[in-house]
Amino acid sequence: MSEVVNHHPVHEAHHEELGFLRKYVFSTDHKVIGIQYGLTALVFLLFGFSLIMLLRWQLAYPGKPVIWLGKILGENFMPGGIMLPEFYNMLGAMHGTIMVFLGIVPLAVGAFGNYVMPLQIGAPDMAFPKINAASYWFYFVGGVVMLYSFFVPGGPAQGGWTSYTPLADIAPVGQTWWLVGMVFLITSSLLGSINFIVTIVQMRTKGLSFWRLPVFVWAQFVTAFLLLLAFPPLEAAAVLQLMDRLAGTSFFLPSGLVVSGQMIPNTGGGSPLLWQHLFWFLAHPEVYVLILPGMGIVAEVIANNTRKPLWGYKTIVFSILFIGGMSFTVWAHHMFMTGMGTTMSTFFQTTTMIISIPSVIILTSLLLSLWGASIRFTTPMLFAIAFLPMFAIGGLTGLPLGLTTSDIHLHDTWYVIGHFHYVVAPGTIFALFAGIYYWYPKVTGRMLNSVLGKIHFWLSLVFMNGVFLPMLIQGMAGMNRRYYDPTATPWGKAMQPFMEFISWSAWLLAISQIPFVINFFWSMWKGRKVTSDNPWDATTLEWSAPTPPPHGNFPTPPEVYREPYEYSVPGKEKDFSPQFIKEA
Ligand code: HEM
Ligand SMILES: [Cu+2]
Repeated sequence: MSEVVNHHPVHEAHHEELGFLRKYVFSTDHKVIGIQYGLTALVFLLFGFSLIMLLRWQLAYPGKPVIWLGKILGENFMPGGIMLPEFYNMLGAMHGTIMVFLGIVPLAVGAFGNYVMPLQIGAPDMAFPKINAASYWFYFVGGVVMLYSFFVPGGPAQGGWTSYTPLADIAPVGQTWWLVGMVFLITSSLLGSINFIVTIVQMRTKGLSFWRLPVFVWAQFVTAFLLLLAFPPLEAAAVLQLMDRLAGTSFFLPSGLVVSGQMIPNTGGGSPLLWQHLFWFLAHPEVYVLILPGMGIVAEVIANNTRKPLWGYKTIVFSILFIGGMSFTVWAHHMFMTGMGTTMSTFFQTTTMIISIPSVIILTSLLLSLWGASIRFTTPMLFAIAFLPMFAIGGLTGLPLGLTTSDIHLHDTWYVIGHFHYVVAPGTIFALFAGIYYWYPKVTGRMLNSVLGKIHFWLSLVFMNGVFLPMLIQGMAGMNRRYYDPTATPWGKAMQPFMEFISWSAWLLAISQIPFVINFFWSMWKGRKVTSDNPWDATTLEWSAPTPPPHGNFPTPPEVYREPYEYSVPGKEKDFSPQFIKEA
């Protein structure tokens, strides 16, 4: 951190120096909170990733022991080094939960949203700094609860990240902790989303009308509404499931439920399908919470590295708004196989086909933005460009899942896993990497090394596809997901080389992250120092702030004179006209 030189003795008299704890731990500064979110989320991403690396062993070499792991993980999880089926289920369930709720959302919204958005709108901080801090600490406690659940009797949740009832209702105590964790996490996102909305509406600096907002801010704005409106139903549902488990209610338990030949005591009158509706009412908009901030980052990086205005700025914004609204009307496409009638399924098939249109429009706009540009192939740009085809594969493979005829075959196969990982892994994660490489110099004052960055990019691109492309084929060949022993069926046995190939790709993907980790820490102290506050010659407001921005961000409130992406304006001397410079 650079020292803040204070030239105003009067101001100084009112400004007590904050102690270490209040400055770096219990801070209310949006940038510190953003960094806290970012670091915590990266740790959880790594943890969630490790869980699945372990699971991939069982899939590649079913039933083969890993003696040393058995010694570490013990009799309850891996006796003699052989993974128990229950442990396999825990790994899958907690991987999904951690990646989505503790990894990607906190990184995309908590970290990037918190750090960048107020800077991009020229605000000194969020509207409610203390609520912002509370949001982080709720998230932190939620994370601790999830981690704690690994140590309770019977281990953590094992009913999948979807926690379908009645299975989850009668699962061991780890499920209770999962529910408690979710209540904290959802409360955190509620506090955060209200703050984001108020900040964007109220705290834009002079001259920054809505149509001058960077796409990233629009993306965060719509994302905040999704968090605000979609998450509470699951919070309520989590409380109901807690009641079923602890208070003897039967919200989700149907009459006469018999499990393993035994009558479940408090069953009757409840509906397992109710849980599925409440869950997917959250979890489909959630998909857009995972992807919209990524699209926003990619738009920023593409505009900056093509040195051109984005093609169709307003079209992109309207598409984002349309996606936001529509995302509340498609949830039951996850439930075609639950026996719904044709009227219902026709409705949800139709809405699902419609919501794919704005995504295609956004992708097309971003693709057209590349047309005829003299592209700078920086590391953030490589990740941003790769995002386009990866997200396109993710999106397009979703269409057959949204039509009942093809979904009958594909439902609950590895195809589904391949499909949504194309959206969230080489899709969103690549966008987030683009964002890290792009904004790192603003946060630290130093650049990330581009040779290491490019190694990281190319290896990740190859192995990501090595992991997820074969999954699409496995699924089409009829292989179910969540099978403990993939060789249990004859067709599974025939496809076992695919499993091995995917696992090796996954482990190599893990190794490919080493250059990033080294780069991330090494550059903090040894990276090339930036020589200006605007090292990428960018146009948006965050680059007008000092590096790193001090508490309060801008020495004087900036003023905005133009639209966000005025690159290569004919007749201008420079190829970029920042929003914050009057005559540029
Ligand atoms: C990039 C590396 C990743 C790899 C190699 C990977 C691998 C896998 C595998 C093999 C499964 C299937 C587990 C099973 O049999 O149930 C799975 C499930 C899942 N993953 Fe990932 N994943 C990755 C990243 C992500 C990310 C970034 C997210 C979310 C944002 C995510 C969310 C999920 C979810 C929600 C499930 C479903 C779990 C379930 O069925 O209960 N994964 N992943
Ligand atoms: Cu969906």
